[in-house]
Amino acid sequence: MNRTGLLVLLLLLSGLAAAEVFTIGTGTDTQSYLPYDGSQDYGWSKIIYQASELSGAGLPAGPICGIGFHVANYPTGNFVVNQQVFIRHTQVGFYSLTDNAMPDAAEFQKVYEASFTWTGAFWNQIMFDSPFVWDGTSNLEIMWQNRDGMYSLNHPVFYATVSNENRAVYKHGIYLFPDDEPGICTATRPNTQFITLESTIPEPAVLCSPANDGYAMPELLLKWKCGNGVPTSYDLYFGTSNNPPFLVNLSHNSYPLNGLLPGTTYHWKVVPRNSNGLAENCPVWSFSTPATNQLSQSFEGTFPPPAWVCQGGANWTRSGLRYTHGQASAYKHAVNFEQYILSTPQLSTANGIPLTFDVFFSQLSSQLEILYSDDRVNWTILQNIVPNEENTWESKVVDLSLVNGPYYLGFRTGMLSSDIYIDAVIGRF
Ligand SMILES: [Ca+2]
Repeated sequence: MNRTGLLVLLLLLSGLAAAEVFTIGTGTDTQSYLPYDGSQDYGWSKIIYQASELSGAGLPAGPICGIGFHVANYPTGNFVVNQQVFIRHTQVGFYSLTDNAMPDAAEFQKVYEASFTWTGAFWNQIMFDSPFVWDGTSNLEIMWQNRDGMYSLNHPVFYATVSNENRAVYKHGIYLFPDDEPGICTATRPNTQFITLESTIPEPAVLCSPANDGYAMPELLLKWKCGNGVPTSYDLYFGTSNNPPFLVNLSHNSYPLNGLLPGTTYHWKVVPRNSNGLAENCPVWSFSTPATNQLSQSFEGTFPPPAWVCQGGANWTRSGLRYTHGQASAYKHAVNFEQYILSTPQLSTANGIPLTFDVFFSQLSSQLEILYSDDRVNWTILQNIVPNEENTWESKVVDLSLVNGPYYLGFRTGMLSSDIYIDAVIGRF
């Protein structure tokens, strides 16, 4: 056994290897070039974390088994191949303007080489193939190499903190990996988690989408985020039984589904796992697909869709910028002096089916009113929808049991300035 392996074993045996995450940086600036730039085909970056910062965050000497970066947006071009991460000890505390070359990877320990799926908006954790053992006194340098070879317009954006000296260098490449090209020094550094070895099982995952007990399109992304603890992978259970069977083990926290049956209820469960075992008491979630004659609108074709109506001046439009299903959504910039209504076709009397839809607000202080009316003239507010987070898609479920039809449902922008997108609207017959 080598020294690293022995130290890991000793720490495990001594019970000192508590499961913990240590965070460097609390800034709310955002940038898209560190640790990697998904808008470019290739790139490299190097980042220094000073020993005093690491100790200040509480990181103990010993094995580091992963790192995390805080994604600020909802990237859809999020699957990248051939990502490589390297770490070494260094005595250098910052980068001088001439220290802008890509280091020799042979001087580092390679801790990760795999594809990765970025999701948001939350911390994305990359668990190392083998731990890096920090000596507790040296600074750390992390080098990231993006050898994906593809770019995306819908790439991740990362929260970052600006310091008073250059602690990062980055360089992107088009068509070729930029081995020999000097990078750009910056005092901006992505907020970063350092994850130490886990000695306990992880806690259950947290549901992101689709909304539990709601409706979802027959092509969708199951999405969750990690609860407490440090899972290294997730067992996904999925099926029509309320005790769904095992489907697949995943190293990331989303899974695409296609071709689901109409008018069917599906159940799913995520069980985070690590070397200590499986998370316990993981809940079973469910969603239903719309029946073929049920209101089901993804805003992919002409706008407004047949039998939908826009009311107001400059009104709701179709947008290809953001979406959760297909490649478009309905969009309106809400303003503080006028309101705009997008209304559904006429819906039937109550039949126990809620309204389910995805919504994206660019501002935390904004709202979307859900209305109903039997004539599209006199509207009654059913519910005010507000974001839990800005700049991210959220699935919402609105109870319609108190509404007697036939009637129309309306989406009305609130009197607060914000970009609002809605997609995957599913309602009654
Ligand atoms: Ca859509």
